[in-house]
Amino acid sequence: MFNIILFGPPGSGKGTQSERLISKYGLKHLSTGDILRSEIAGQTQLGLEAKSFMDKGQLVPDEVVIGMISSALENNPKANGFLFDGFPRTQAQSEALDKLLQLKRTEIGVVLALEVSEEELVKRLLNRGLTSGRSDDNSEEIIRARIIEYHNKTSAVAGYYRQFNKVVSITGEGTVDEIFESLCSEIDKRMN
Ligand code: B4P
Repeated sequence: MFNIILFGPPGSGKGTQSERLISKYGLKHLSTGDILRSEIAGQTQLGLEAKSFMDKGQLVPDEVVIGMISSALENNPKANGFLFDGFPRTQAQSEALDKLLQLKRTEIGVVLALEVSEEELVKRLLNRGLTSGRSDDNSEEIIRARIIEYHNKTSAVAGYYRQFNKVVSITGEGTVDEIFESLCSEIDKRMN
């Protein structure tokens, strides 16, 4: 079982690259952003609560997302490995994930950290907002709030995994194909 965290600020290409990686490596894709948006679409209690945070560019409380990932792991006992996209986003989420994986007698193989400049992130997300219908993509103010939230709470996740030598930085600017090749080359070094 090989488990990957795809890490990076909002708009760094996590969702874009995840789709290609799961198809190449046969991993189960776990995107907390996608799960939360599907809860919002279904107008569940969890979705209503999450929306109030997401619409302001804030992180959803740890206990909510940790619970979601715990259920997703339980519901996929036969997976060859997981690709975590947008999770963990705080140190508490990182510690909780390590414990959940220990229970399954597995661990994170590598944390691939996409690096993209702030101006490029804002440009990409505003551009996505033209067609995505996502309320968190259609105002520069909310996008900048998401980036501040990333610096305040999420960048610590890389520090947490660095102590175990699991983080590899990848340039997240260039074509989608070029970035995909860099990601695959790092995965192949560790999987084989
Ligand atoms: P997410 O759904 O994780 O979304 P994201 O960070 O906005 O996007 P991502 O990084 O996947 O987008 P991509 O670059 O692929 O989070 C949304 C919200 O959910 C958070 O703000 C938070 O409120 C909540 N949430 C989620 N997980 C949480 C957690 N664990 N804890 C607490 N709260 C949580 O795409 C961006 C754009 O760039 C696209 O238009 C794409 O086409 C484009 N793009 C991609 N690669 C490109 C390239 N190489 N060149 C040019 N454009 C590119």
